[in-house]
Amino acid sequence: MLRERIFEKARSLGFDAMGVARADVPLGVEHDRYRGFVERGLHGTMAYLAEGSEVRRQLHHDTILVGAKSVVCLARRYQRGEEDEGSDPPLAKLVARYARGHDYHNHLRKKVRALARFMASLGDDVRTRVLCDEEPVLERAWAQRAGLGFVGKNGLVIVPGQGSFVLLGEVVTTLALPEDEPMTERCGSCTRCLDACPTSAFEAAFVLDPGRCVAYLTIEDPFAPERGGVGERLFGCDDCQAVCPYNRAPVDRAANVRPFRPLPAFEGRGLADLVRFDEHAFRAFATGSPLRRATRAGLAANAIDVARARLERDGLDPEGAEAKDARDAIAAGAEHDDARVRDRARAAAGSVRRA
Ligand code: B12
Ligand code: SF4
Ligand code: SF4
Repeated sequence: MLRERIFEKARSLGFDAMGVARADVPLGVEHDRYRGFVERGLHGTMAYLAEGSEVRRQLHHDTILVGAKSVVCLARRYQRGEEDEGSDPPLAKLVARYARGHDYHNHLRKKVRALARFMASLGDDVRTRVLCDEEPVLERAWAQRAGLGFVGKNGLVIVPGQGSFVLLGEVVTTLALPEDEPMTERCGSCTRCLDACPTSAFEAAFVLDPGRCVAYLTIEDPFAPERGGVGERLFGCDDCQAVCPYNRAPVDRAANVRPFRPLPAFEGRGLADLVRFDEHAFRAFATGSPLRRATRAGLAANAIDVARARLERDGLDPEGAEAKDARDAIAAGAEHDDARVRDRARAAAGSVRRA
């Protein structure tokens, strides 16, 4: 059967789970929730999220794919074994797991594209459209509808047997494939993720206020004024996933997570190095890495925040290498060519002196 051949190909390309939904049936309640999100201004500075609100309701139109019949939803797991992650360089451990290695927008998209090419070869005039993160599509809603997983109280798609440390991609196609049953939510009475969030970013179960999420504060808007709770997190955050019982599934495809191993650029580097980067050094460090998105000044500001939180941490050895690196980062920040970074360093130095 067509579906099985596609599944087999997806697996050979490294995808860990797949599901199919009808692409010619618009979203219902999921789109209402999205509209409510935008109407309440929760998209903040992510203006692109508010644009083309109607476009996000469906897939079978000219922004995505005219004549679309099915959407194949794919998940790629990036969680590595505990021991493997435990041996990451200290600087990489301050970065969310998905972002320690190569930028998935490049390598995952290539795999989704390869699957789309395969699907196009399965019949005459089969058309496809590749989606991966950047298009105006509610990827989690389609994944849930395709039975790939369910949306947990932390807002993330959880694939039973794989967990939520997965990235999503889709192939929309004019092929009519048999669809899967949507998966119903399986959190039960658990609230671990809501309790673990360091910035209290959940308004309620399933409902995130992005402006309070560390991922937003360190990636999208490193100069946002309200930063309480970010702590020692340099880029992104894993806390609402790390505590989730669905992420205890054993990792069985070690070779598959290779692109998510930390880039060599993390090795031997500290916070102060990030603050001292000029444009050339920043490009060398961040090219091909998701960290590029934070910008040079943004990453420097984040590093200063981490330095400040570290120096305020109970039990830190003031004479140790960690403390020295943090003090050097703040001192380097005072000399930065971006005034916003200098301000951040001044505030950090004042706060650490008072502590
Ligand atoms: C913008 C964005 C962000 C923003 C805003 C997040 C947000 N909640 O909107 C910020 C920067 C904060 C962010 C953070 C992260 N992101 Co992000 N992000 C996106 C992006 C580009 C768009 C999301 C969007 O449209 N938001 C608008 C809201 C309204 O839509 P939604 O989040 O899908 O909304 C659902 C829930 O709100 C839910 N819901 C709301 N109320 C209720 C009530 C009930 C009862 C139920 C059941 C559901 C429910 O239903 C909505 C529709 O499904 C997507 C890619 C994409 N194109 O979809 C990636 C994406 C969601 N992000 C992803 C990742 C990995 C992350 C981080 C884990 C990164 C990190 N480690 O730091 C964090 C996780 C934070 C969290 N707990 O959600 C992955 C998620 C994979 C997964 N397993 O689900 C995606 C899918 C990218 C990808 N292609 O893999 N992200
Ligand atoms: S990623 Fe971190 S800050 Fe964002 S909702 Fe999850 S626990 Fe909270
Ligand atoms: S931690 Fe508990 S409530 Fe949160 S997503 Fe996982 S199972 Fe659901």
